[in-house]
Amino acid sequence: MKTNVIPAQPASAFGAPPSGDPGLVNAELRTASRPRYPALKFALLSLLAALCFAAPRAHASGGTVIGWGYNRSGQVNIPADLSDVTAIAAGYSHSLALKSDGTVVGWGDNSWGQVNIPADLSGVTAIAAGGYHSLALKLPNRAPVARCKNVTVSSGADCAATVTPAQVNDGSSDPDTGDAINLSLDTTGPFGLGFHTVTLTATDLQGESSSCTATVTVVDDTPPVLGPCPANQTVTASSTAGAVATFATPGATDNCSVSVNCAPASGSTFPLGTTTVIGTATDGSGNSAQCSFNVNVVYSWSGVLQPINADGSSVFKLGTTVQVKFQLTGASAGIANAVAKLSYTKLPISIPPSPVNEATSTAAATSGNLFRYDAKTKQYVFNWGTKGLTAGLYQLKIDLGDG
Ligand SMILES: [Ca+2]
Ligand SMILES: [Ca+2]
Repeated sequence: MKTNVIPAQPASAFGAPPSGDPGLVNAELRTASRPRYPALKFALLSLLAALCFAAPRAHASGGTVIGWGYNRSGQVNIPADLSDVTAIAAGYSHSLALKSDGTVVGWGDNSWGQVNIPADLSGVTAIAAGGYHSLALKLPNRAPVARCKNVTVSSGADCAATVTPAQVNDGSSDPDTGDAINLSLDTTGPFGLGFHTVTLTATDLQGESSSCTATVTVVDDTPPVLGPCPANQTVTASSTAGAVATFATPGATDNCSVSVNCAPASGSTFPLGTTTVIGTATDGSGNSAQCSFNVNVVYSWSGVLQPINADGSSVFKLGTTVQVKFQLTGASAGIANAVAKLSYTKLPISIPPSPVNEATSTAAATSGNLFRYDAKTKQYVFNWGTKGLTAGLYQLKIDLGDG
């Protein structure tokens, strides 16, 4: 007879029948005066516990626990907040649950400390409950697996960038059930433009760690802010080639570095007519911004001179030669080789408009409808022959080629 396998316990400690039957104590002691069925009953319970509840958990995610039946020690009083359970085990009068995070919860009879879960118990993969004791299986801790990926980040206002462990992490993990990892970087920056190597370290709850390296590429993809460009300007031609125009370079800012140029450049000779100047700000990474403005080069002139009234009130006899004259003035005054063409149209303008006709000179035009320059008077002159025209109102147009 074994009398020391299971020490005698107060009956209330492990779930005697409600009638107050000492139950298990006497059963193990095999006291002859007690019925034998309790011993058989608990022997079966122990077998069931070994067969059914000591197995490692089979589910990847946990559930809840439901209990019923004999409850003298609260062994079926499932804790209200118990969830995420992946395995359970039942002793005589206590219960255990294994959670997916690798921790263990116990309740019910605690007369032998069987539900005093060690405070630092974690990383448990399986549990078992005996009559008055509990077991937990902890496999040897394995180091995390660190996985890195290279990243490209945009530089900020200070032409630098920082990175977080999450940006570099490419699915680092820990192979142990219930274990968790903490990710850290040897440096998070700030990094200037270019390539930088960082080391990502994954550390598990047991302090085991592994590392990997990644390349952080910092780029500047923010274009400069340019402008405003100078206002449009009009300059007077000083030769048939046009005029020199100068203007201020538009200002620009950038998060890194910037240079600005204008094309054509200030100080260039601009041709007659309108030229659009493109201002371009370019940063060190090739991002750019543009603005534009116009430089208009025109001749300074007198307007139409007598005998034609500039207000359009002149009347000439049909068939005569009408002298059309003008003079270049101001900065254009010295220009003797301007190309000026005369054309006319009869008014009022009908729909479709009357055709615009090249004027015909009766004498001394350089060629076709071009004015000639009279060096003596410093005037441009065109002898407009009106023979062949019909009476009416005519509009003359002098084209100096400057828009
Ligand atoms: Ca681990
Ligand atoms: Ca930039």
